[in-house]
Amino acid sequence: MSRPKISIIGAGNVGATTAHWCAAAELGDIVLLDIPQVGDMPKGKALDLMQASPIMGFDSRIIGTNDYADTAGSSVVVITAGIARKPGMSRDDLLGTNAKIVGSVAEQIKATSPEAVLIVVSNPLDAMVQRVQKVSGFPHKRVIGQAGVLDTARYRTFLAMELGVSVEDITALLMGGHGDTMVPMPSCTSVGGIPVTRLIDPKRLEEIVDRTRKGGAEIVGLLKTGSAYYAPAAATTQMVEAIIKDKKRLIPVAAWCDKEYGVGGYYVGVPAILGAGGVERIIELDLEPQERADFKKSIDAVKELVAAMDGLAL
Ligand code: NAI
Ligand code: 2OP
Repeated sequence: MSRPKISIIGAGNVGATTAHWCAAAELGDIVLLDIPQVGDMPKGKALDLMQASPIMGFDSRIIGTNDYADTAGSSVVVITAGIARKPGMSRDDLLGTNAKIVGSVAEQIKATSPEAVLIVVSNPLDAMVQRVQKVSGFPHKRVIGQAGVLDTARYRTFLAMELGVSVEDITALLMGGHGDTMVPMPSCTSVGGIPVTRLIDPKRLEEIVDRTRKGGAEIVGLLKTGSAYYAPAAATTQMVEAIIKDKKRLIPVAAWCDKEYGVGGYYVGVPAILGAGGVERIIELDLEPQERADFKKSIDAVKELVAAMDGLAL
């Protein structure tokens, strides 16, 4: 029995780090594809990673390439190709450039890995995942966006720092788009089973939520030359693992919602069961009034973004 093939398109910071963690967790064999401006960067990174395997003790074959033929028959394809934010840029500033890039990636993957589950990471996320589904024509449940696992991880980190407890004891949920309108769900956030609202006062909790919303920009401001990649890659690896191992993880992902939450046919962050088939079920919660209002605002922002993309000549 051969190992599953995981292809990662875009061998930059997020792509290469995802390859690192997928290989270290022995999730499968990895193909790292990039179309670099100069040199054979994906081949170099793949070889370097392979040479870490005897030390770290993992058996994964990792190849670097610029040829989609090498990705053929992938079980999972992660799309990180595109440009990343620089200081002063919002995720939405990447719209036109990245829509063209992910569209061309989707065309190629459609031809080479028609049965794959696609995980889109490129920004602006909620529009890019929509574009990849449209161009690939894959069933909606096999095209998913990564944002919620990362945003929730940031929230969990800040809560753990505030309370001085283990990150492992914090369970939380954020919904909506991957942007400033993301929606925290205090009713679904607990610390060792204790509702967070019993441990942190509302004003402080709102400050933590605000830092979470701006979590990506905070890292961009510190790095100056690009955006976050360790936590985004870890979040993506968790999704790859859920699919490859058919784990039925209940995690927040950007999933296609039509009747669900009354969204009306857009990708938006919701809690979902992730397994071998991709998004196997969306969990519909009875939202509290404030959560419902915030979620609607977030969906409206996603709709605006998609409308802006639809207005471009792609
Ligand atoms: P990066 O600049 O380090 O890497 C991007 C790579 O894409 C480059 O190596 C580039 O050569 C490659 N690329 C460009 N056009 C390509 C094409 N047509 N085919 C194949 N490869 C191509 O950027 P980084 O930091 O890895 O971020 C990648 C994307 O992920 C950005 O759009 C960023 O905003 C997004 N992102 C999304 C997150 C999320 O939570 N959804 C979190 C972090 C980043
Ligand atoms: C982040 O949230 C840039 O979307 C990326 O770090």
